[in-house]
Amino acid sequence: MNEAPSLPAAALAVPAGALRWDIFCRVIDNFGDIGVCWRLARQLAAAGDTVRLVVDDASPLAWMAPRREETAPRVSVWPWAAPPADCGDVVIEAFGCDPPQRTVDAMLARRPAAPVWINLEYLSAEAYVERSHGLPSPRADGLRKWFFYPGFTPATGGLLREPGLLQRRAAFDGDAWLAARGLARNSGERVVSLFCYDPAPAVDALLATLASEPAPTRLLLAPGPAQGLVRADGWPPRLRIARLPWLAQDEFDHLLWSADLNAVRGEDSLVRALWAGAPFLWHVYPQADGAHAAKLRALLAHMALPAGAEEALLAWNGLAAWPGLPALEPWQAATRAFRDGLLQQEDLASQLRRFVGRFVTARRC
Ligand code: TRH
Repeated sequence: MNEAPSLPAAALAVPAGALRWDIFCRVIDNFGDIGVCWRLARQLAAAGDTVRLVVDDASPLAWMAPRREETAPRVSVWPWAAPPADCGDVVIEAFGCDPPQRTVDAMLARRPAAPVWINLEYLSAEAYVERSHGLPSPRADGLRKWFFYPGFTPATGGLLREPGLLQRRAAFDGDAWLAARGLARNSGERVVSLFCYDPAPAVDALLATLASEPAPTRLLLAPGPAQGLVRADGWPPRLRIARLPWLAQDEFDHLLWSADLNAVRGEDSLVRALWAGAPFLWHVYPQADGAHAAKLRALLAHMALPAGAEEALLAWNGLAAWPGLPALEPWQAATRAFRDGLLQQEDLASQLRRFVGRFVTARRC
């Protein structure tokens, strides 16, 4: 497992620590929007840059990023209704959220050296991502936005991955982490984490499998739908269930690193499950037009999973019948092979910095 290093500082048009970023985020529902924005903000700031995160609902940060003033002092959080009057070197609009007019006016006032305006898009493995990544979108007012698409191939903007993440993951003692939280693994027990939407098409089938197989299971339920969908009692002793509180983002990673199988959802936890390297079920954010099916199939096409695992992922999203729980070992091997390929890709924050570096050198205000 060789991790591609971030670009060496000498190769960067703009060295880490030199940029001021404004990130705009509107929480549509759930936590993926703020989760991605917080991770990006934190990583840019950890490299020495200054980040202002403007968000319409900062309340999830209370559990996602406790003590954020200490752990990420270069990130300041601003209310959407009162964004900064000026703007930095880069304006990131997360997921097409349309920055407030005050910010657009501040960008206009900076012409011809307006900030680099980036629309950070949703993650997908579909082919349109490669076609659309890096394209400009000129606006009637003379400003220009750039589309930046995260993705799974070198022709995309890559995935969020902090420096040294895989080394920290490799050195991590999952059993000690579980024990410290009162969730100690019994001998021979497999640990399964569950974070999903409601409805979760195959959750009853998974539970029935876990309850009937001879192998004992410790099932850890994230807050939200998972805890509503799984009844608290009436399970055989070989299926022990615990309900978790909301964990800080780093602790959520630790949960995924500690489990033998992770059920994740949406966007950010999918990426974290990939870095964790354990087999995972992915609940794609469901959309009325069925777009989630194409999104799932596109990822599966990149992954080369063993047949049972591919079926399980389809069933998890209501697109096939539940095949039973596939063997974890080959599933894990395929997941890790995919992960190791992704590690050769430059991470999203480094790619963003390089992208922005093409424009900002002469544009400091
Ligand atoms: O919450 P989500 O379902 O977010 C979704 C998706 O991003 C989807 O693509 C988007 O369109 C929709 O929101 C609006 O799943 P996601 O993306 O995994 O985000 C959850 C975040 O919450 C992630 O950053 C991990 C974090 N988290 C914790 O920090 N602690 C926890 O205990 C849990 C369960 C999650």
